[in-house]
Amino acid sequence: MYTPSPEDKFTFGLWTVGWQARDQFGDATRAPLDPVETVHKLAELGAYGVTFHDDDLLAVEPDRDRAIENFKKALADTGLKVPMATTNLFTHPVFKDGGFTSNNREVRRYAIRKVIRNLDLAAELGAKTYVCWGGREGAESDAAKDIRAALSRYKEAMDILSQYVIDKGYDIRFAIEPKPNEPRGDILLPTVGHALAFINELEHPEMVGLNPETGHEQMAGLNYFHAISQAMWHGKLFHLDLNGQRGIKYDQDLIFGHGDVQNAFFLVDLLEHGGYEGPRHFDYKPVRTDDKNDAWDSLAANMRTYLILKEKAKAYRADPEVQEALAASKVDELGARTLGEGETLQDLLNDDFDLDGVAERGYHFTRLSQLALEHLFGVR
Ligand code: ASC
Ligand code: MN
Ligand code: MN
Ligand code: MN
Repeated sequence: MYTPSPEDKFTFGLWTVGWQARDQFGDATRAPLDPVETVHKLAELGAYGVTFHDDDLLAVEPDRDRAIENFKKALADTGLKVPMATTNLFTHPVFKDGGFTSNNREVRRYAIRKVIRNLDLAAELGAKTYVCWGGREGAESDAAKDIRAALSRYKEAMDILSQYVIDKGYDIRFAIEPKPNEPRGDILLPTVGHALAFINELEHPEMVGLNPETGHEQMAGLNYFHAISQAMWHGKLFHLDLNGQRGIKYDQDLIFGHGDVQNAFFLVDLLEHGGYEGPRHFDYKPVRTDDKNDAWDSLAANMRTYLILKEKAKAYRADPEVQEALAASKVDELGARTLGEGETLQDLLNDDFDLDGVAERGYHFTRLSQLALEHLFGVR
């Protein structure tokens, strides 16, 4: 019942299960994974596709051409798709002050070259989305960076890349992934809202949308369900990174649902009933205490959790008591225009109502929230 199949459109980055668990304080606890093995494992587990940073392909085969050849063969053997690709502009020490927004112009030019090289491969593999996570675009000191100039250089890079895609005729759109901090003390475009405003300043705003990650919004104390809702409202939910996070702390990249499970429940309900048709992409990291087999289990856990929540959301919506509670809480009434069709402002100005009576009436959200929780607990 909770067994994934390609129709569920589950996708994973090579860097997720492939993370060797090197952290700030300790060395790797797992050996590198061959992308070929990961692709086969993903197909076996029922995933739809795989995504990658340029450098992920080189995990065990340093020769780029041979690594690409091996990867392509694994895709052909399994039927796995590549809906998205991205660039690693954060690991190499040359990016210590950023890629597109490094103070050093030579680094900025190299970053654009590195993206373009992988964009060509992404297009060849059929990717429709190209993610830009600017993890190193930021600073620790306010003395170190002219933020306004940095935003101009960020825009310049996005404009150059958009024009490149147009000139090449690629069917690719960009998706910016916000994050508030880590690895930089403060990262540019820290939240979905900041990124949305930035996109409006670009030469080709229609080609650039968002790739919001669960934990990244939650690290800023924000609500991922709200963030995804607003991204959808703007027509900017081009892609998404699902995972788990427990509160405002370092980026945990936990398995989806292993953080705020109530928020995950409403998120799945939103994606399933709100018309999102893109990949359900997981960007998580197997915990450092996992061995290789545990890490394979963690791939399955993300998909299984999503499918369980999908089932729960469906049951919640179908429950007559929930439907009645939704109506009592006037959830649908928010969809009605405040000034009705054919009404004039004067009609509204002429209106009268029982001010004290309406003020007194409750919205019964407690009952509704408890019903949702009980569905989630599996006791209804
Ligand atoms: C990405 C992306 C992230 C980071 C991180 C790297 O491309 O979406 O959140 O890189 O996963 O460890
Ligand atoms: Mn993360
Ligand atoms: Mn991510
Ligand atoms: Mn991540």
